[in-house]
Amino acid sequence: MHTIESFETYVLRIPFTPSSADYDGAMHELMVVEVAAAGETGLGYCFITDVTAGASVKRLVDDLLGPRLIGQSVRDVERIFTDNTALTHRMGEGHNRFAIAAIDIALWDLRSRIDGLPLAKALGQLVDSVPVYGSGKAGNRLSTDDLVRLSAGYAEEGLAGVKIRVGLEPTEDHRRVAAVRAEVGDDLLIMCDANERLDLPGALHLGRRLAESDIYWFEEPVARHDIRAHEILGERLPMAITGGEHHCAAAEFVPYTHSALQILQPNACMVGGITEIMRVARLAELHGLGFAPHLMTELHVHVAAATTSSSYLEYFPFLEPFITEPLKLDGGRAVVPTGPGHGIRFTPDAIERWRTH
Ligand code: SMN
Ligand code: MG
Repeated sequence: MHTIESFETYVLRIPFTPSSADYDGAMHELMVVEVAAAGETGLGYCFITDVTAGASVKRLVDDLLGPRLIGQSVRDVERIFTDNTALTHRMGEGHNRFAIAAIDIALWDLRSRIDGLPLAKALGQLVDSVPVYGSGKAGNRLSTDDLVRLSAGYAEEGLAGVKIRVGLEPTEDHRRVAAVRAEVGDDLLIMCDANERLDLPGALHLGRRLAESDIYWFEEPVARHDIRAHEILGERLPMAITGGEHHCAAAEFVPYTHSALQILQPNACMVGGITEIMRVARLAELHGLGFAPHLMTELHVHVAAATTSSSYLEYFPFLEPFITEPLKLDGGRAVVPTGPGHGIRFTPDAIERWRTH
């Protein structure tokens, strides 16, 4: 039995791709956990958007959850996840889920490395590559010309689609999207993401206009808790209604599986790691829904390869400048890595330059 010997944590505060940022100086934090056993290290991280909460999540791991790992078996990944959620359940989700996620991802990485398996194989890999859509180069603040040019770039690279942010200028958005459609032709899928910015009448109005550009999905059109509004949108609009990037547990997806969402978009960091995101994948499978995990392409490629519900993986490689091995694309598809674990390692330069805690 391999037992966990030690753990280490650090926070990287990284700048964010300018073309997708909604404001100047956008940054994100990664709270990284490294767990050691049997001469191997498993790496996990959680991704914290826009706010400097990495240090408080780190503290939760350093003081509470990390020390409890020592001496446990690397085989007990699911048991540790269950213990951690039980231990923290009176604190709500939020910070806890980020800490639990980083640990869970590190343990899945560690266990699959010890077994000499890629993470996808450890999860029950079904395919060697998954189709992707381009995201991160279609922000609200881009000029229409730049938006059209960058979207056409995705089409030239052979990606299945492009996701365009909408909702900041709802009276203009349909014109920007129509300009992209006119340039890229009929084959490229266009997804639109409103980041919960609209109310129901606004979403219906914009959705009808976007439908003229043959939109594949309308993501987070309204506040995520408003299940009924999602259902009404699904009944009245032709495109798929998608969401879930802010859901904090698999159970939160359950009420949305009946008719509110047609494609589930969990983020492993938000829901609690690989153990929990696989539950969302199974939920999608059982309800005949699509599964398109949010961001974290390098990690989610393993998950997407291990579920029949996978639709399109979000290709938003913002980690690329900070990691040793970028994800490879081939013919517009993400190639599932074949090395042990998930394969994500931060470069020594990135750690030195961007570490804050
Ligand atoms: C998104 C959210 C947070 C950071 C980057 C992008 C967006 C998406 O909602 O779905 O890509
Ligand atoms: Mg989104």
